[in-house]
Amino acid sequence: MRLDKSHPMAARPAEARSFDALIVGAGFSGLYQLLCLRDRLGLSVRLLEAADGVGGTWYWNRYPGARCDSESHSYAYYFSEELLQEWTWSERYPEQPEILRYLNHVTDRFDLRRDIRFGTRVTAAHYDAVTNRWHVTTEAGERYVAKFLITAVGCLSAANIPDIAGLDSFAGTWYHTGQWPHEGVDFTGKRVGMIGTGSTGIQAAPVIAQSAAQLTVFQRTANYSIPARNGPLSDDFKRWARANAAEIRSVMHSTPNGHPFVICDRSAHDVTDEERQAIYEAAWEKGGLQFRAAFRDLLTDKAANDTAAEFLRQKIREVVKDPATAATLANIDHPFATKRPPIDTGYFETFNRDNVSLMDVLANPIECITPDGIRTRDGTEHKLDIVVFATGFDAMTGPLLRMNIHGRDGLSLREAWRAGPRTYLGLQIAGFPNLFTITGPGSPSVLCNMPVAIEQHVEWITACIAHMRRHGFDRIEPTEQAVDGWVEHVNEMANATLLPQAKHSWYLGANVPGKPRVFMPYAGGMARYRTACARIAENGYEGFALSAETGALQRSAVS
Ligand code: N01
Repeated sequence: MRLDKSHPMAARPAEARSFDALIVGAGFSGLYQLLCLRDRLGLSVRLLEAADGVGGTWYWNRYPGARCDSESHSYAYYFSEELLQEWTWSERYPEQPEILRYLNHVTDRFDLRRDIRFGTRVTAAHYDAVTNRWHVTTEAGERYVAKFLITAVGCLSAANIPDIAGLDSFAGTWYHTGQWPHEGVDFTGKRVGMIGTGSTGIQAAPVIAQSAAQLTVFQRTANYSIPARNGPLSDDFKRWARANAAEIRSVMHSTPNGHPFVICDRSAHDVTDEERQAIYEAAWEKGGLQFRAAFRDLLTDKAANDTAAEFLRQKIREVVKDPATAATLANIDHPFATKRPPIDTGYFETFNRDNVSLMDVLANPIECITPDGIRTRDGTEHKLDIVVFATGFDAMTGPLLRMNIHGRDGLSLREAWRAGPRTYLGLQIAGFPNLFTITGPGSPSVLCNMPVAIEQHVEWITACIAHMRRHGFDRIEPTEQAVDGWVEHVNEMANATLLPQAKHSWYLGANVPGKPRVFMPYAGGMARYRTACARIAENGYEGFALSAETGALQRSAVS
C-alpha cells in the first residue's frame, strides 16, 4: 500500500532495520567482506551500495580505454582455489567490462546479491555509545542499525571535478571519467577537450582520438608513462597461472607492492651506463609496472631515480615527432614513480596524429569555460563540443568524509581529520568504535595491487570480529597513543622514500584545493605491513581498547 504524503504514517521516519554488521560499498572489498562475515562468522549482514550493480570502481569508471594496470592473473581474489581455477582472463591487463563480469560472477557464485541493497547511498552514520550501535541513514531516508560498520568505499571513488568558472554556461556536454554514462559517448565528428593526464587521461586519450574530429589535451603536470604491451594471454600462460596459483600468491604476499613480480636486488649504481640502458630497454619492451622493479633503489635514491627518469623522458622525445610537443610532454617535475606511474597503449604516439594537440596549462592556465569551449589565460578560446574531466578523485579521505560520519560524543570524522587522516593501521580511528575502514588512509592500499591489500584487510577484520565474539567483547577502538605511534610510523616510512617529493600528487591530497597536505598511504610496503598487522593481532590486539557492553574497558587484555 502506498501512503498519501499527508497521511500521519507517511511522515514517520522509516523503521530502522537491525543487523550485526553493515558494509558500505559493493566493490572488491565489500563483496569479500560480506562473504566472510555472513558465511564464515554467521553474522547478519547488509551491504549498502549506491550504484545499481556491483563493481565499485569498475561499475563507475567506464571511460574509453578503462583498464587495470595490475596484470590480470594478479588482479583477482586468491581466497578461493575453485574460483581461481574456474575463471579465465583474456588479456594481460583486464579491461573494465571484463573485471565487471568477474565481480558479477563472484557475486552470483557466492550468492551475495540477496544481502546487497542497491541504489542506496549512505548519507550519514553516527555512533550511539549507550547502545554501542551505529545508526546509518540513506539518501532515501532508510535507517539501519548495526554493531559493526565497515566501509568498503574504495580509495578513488569521490570524483574531483575542478571548480572552473563558467562550467554551467557550457553549451556542449561534459563528463567526468569516474561517472561515465553506461551507454557510452559518441565522439564521432566532435571537438573534444580532455583535462588531466593521470592514469585515466593517458588511457582515454588514444581511444578518444580515434573517433573525435579533434582532441585537445589540457596538461597541467607532465607525466611519465610506460607502454602496457597489452595483448591476449596465450593458453600456455593461462595454464601456467592456474597451475602456479599458490606460488603467485606467495610472491604477491612477499613483495612491497603486492604484484606478482620481485623487485630486483641490484642498485642502479651497481651497473655500467651501458648495462643500465640495456636493462631499461628490456623493461620498456616488456612493458607495465615491472619497469619500477628494474633496480631496488629507484624510489629511495634520487640519483638512481634520475637514471630512470631520463631514460623515460628520452623515450618521449623519440616517440613524439613535434619537438615542442615532446618538450612539453617531457617537462616532468617529479621523480619517476613518485606519482602513480601510468601505463598506456599508444599515449605518446597519439600526439603524432593530425587531430590531436597538447595545451600546456601550467604555462597558460585554464581561465574559464565559456558556452563554446575552454578559454586559457592568453585569451585563446578552444572551441569544443565535449569536455572530458580526467581530473581524478578526492582520494582516500574523500569517500569517507562524504559519508558524514560521527563517532563517540558526536565527534565528526571531518573534525577528527581536520589536519589530515589519523588512523591505526588504516583500519580504525580513535573515537569511532567498531568502525573498520577497508584500505583506509595509513594502509598500503593504493601503493599496492588492490585485491592483495583488500584480502588482507578483510581477513584481518573478520579475524578481529571473531576474536571479539570468542572473548565476549562488543567494542573495539584504537587508543590515541596507538594512533599517534602509527601516524608517526606512516610519516617515517613515506619520508624514507622519494614519494613526498611529488608536490602535486593525490597521494598528498594536493589535487583538491584546501585539502591538508599529508602523505596518506603506508609506504613501508605490503609485506612489512602484513607482518605488523599479524603481530598486533597475536599480541591480543595491541593498541586497541576492547570492552564488553556491560563491563569495564579492557586494553588489549586477551591474547
Ligand atoms: O587522476 P589523477 P586519474 N586543471 O589525479 C589534472 C587509478 N587509476 O583519474 O597533476 C588542470 O592521477 C591533474 O593535474 P595535476 C590510479 O591509482 C588506475 O588519472 O594535479 N588539470 C592530473 O593530470 C591513478 O593514479 C588506472 O597538476 C587538472 C589529472 O587531472 C588514480 O586512479 C586507470 C585540474 C588527474 O590525474 C587516479 O588517476 C585509471 C585542473 N583544475 C586510474 N585538476 C589503471 O589501473 C586536476 N587536473 C591503469
